[in-house]
Amino acid sequence: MQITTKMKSKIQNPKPKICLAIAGLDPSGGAGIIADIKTFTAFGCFATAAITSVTFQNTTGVFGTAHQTAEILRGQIEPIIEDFEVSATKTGMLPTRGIIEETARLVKENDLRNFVVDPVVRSTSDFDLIDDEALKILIEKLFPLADIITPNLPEAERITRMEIENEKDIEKAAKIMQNFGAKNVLIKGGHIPILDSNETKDQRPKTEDRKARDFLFVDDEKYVFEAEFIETTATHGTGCTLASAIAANLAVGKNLIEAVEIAKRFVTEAIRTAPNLGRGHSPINHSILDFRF
Ligand code: PXL
Repeated sequence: MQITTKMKSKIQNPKPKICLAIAGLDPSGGAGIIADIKTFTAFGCFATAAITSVTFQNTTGVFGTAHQTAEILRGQIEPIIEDFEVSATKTGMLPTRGIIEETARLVKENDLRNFVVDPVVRSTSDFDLIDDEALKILIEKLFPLADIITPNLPEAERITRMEIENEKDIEKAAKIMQNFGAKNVLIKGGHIPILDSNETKDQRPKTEDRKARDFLFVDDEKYVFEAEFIETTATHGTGCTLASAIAANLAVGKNLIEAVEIAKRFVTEAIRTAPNLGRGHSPINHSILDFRF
């Protein structure tokens, strides 16, 4: 059979941009570095990855972890950055103080740019992926280095130690995180419906009126990204996917606002077309072809 130009891959690129994920391994493929790799690939980037923790899990829950050491992390990353020009780096699960401090050193020593920090705290199935001491170090050491941090609402609440109910609270939480040193903060509102003003929980909109709204703070500017809220349990790995989609888009030269906008559309589509695998929270669909350029 003759191969025509039309049949060639749309993303064929002699020198793709290289992205690096520093994150945990979810061997069941929905979250962590496997989600990152699939997302980098979906945007035409070349994926590299260093494992911070081997987790034992499936769509129903996390059953254990084997955290890696700082030395193992450095051992994985140094050969990659000695050989490749890394255009964007994304962190996910960074479970210990040692791993976080080593990540900060590697980012500084190698001047890693387009650095996206997803402050992973808990799995979709409610398993703690970081302890309080490590979270404190993550805030202190990594927030000031990040081009953007991407907490969801429960993460933002744990980081700021405040309850978030409405848009005013979101603004307050973002300011606190900016005061911790994060330049740009994306708070993802998918988990709970966020109210418009000062309203309280009992005034929350009914499910059918809900929107999945994300709030990006760049200095004093606020940008709101709105998408339809899809009522589904297929949400495993959405946070990892959003952060790596932002990193991939920064790697290919999009600005921060464009990168967030494209990443949000990608995740919404990935949830909408999720394959419904497993007995718990299904992974989402990373094989979407329309977002590459
Ligand atoms: O979505 C948070 C997350 C990040 N990294 C790993 C995970 C999870 C959730 O399960 O397993 C490795």
